[in-house]
Amino acid sequence: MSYQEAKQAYAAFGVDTDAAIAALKEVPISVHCWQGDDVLGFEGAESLSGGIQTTGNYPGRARNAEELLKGYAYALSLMPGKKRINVHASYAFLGEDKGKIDRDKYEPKHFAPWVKFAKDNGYDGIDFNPTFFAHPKMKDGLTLSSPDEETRKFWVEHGKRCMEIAAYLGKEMGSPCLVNIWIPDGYKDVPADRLGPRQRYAKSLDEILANYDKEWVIPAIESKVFGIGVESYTVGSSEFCQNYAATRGICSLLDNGHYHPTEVVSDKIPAMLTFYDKVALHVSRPVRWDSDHVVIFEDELKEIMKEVVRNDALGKVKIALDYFDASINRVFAWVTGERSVEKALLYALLLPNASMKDAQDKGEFTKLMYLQERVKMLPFSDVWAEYLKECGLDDNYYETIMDYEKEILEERK
Ligand code: RNT
Ligand code: ZN
Repeated sequence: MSYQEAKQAYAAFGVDTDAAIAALKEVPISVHCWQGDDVLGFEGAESLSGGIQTTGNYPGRARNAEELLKGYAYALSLMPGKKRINVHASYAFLGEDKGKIDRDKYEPKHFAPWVKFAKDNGYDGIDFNPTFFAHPKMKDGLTLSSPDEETRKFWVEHGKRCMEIAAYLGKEMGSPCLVNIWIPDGYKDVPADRLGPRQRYAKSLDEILANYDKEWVIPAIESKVFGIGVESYTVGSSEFCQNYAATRGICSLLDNGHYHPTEVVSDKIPAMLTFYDKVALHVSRPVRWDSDHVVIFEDELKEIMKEVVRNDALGKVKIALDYFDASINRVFAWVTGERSVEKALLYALLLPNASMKDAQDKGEFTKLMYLQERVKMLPFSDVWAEYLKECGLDDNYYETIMDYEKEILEERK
């Protein structure tokens, strides 16, 4: 079917495909840098810790900053839409400071190459994350909730430094920087004190957030249900993080891998929008646990994006990606996840949302089911092809990436 025919098919349901494409072009997606090197960063780490894990050893992992930036820029060039980049503190360009300073001394200058990279490539902004994992200063697996004051202070200092770096990144890019705080703190086995660690975490967060640039920094906090090796107790649980964010007026970040398997983030979004002016997402794909599989175009992803679109929340929900797969080509993983989110957004933008809401409000549930089922078979793929075309791309990205892979593998032998 041609795009013109698809346009007619949607128009019969009152849906304007041109408007949907135009709206999608304006939605920024924050693309994580950590898919390219299995979350190892530039500090020399050889393994991950903190309850997160990558699996697989597909060849071609970026082994240094140069390789990471190359793969990242290439992957981003194959993604349609507006892109922000999302950087962890462990991806600092330390230069001569390497081995001399620790995470409590990082400065904006160590991230200047990221600003150059973003500006040179025309990305929409930079988001940032303090790195509270994969580091020798974690004591008994704890950071901001540690009962050891020296340890806790070290990590508070890291958090403060990151708020300054974020202000720099936001200001430089002329677009506020979302800083996401996630800590892996918790216990493998039944703890004797569940309150103390949470009180210390809250105190540490208060210290980090005591003074930050309100114009250029949007702080967020991410909860989790459990991690590998941290199965019995998580300090930053959902209730803890929601209440912390609500009482301190910061943003709450929902990662869809961080809930019990039958809980869904799609339903949480409108619940959050009832009370918050913004919500942040880590779009991931949990398979039985927080496995961070590559995001694909599946039902829950569609439901999530429906909630973003329907509630007029495209400007309120900050969409970021969070997955890391080391078992397939990493550039392909990057691109496929981003394209899946774009597809789900387009799919949601192409629904007759007003008519369906009207049917629900009038109690016309027969009509509602008819519409919900009917629109599933509309020629979505033709509108998607048109969107890609307008972005200067197409769907045949496998061959392109395989050519790149051959070149890269040669280089990394
Ligand atoms: C871990 C969290 C966190 C990390 C990144 C690397 O479970 O999802 O967001 O994945 O910060
Ligand atoms: Zn996450």
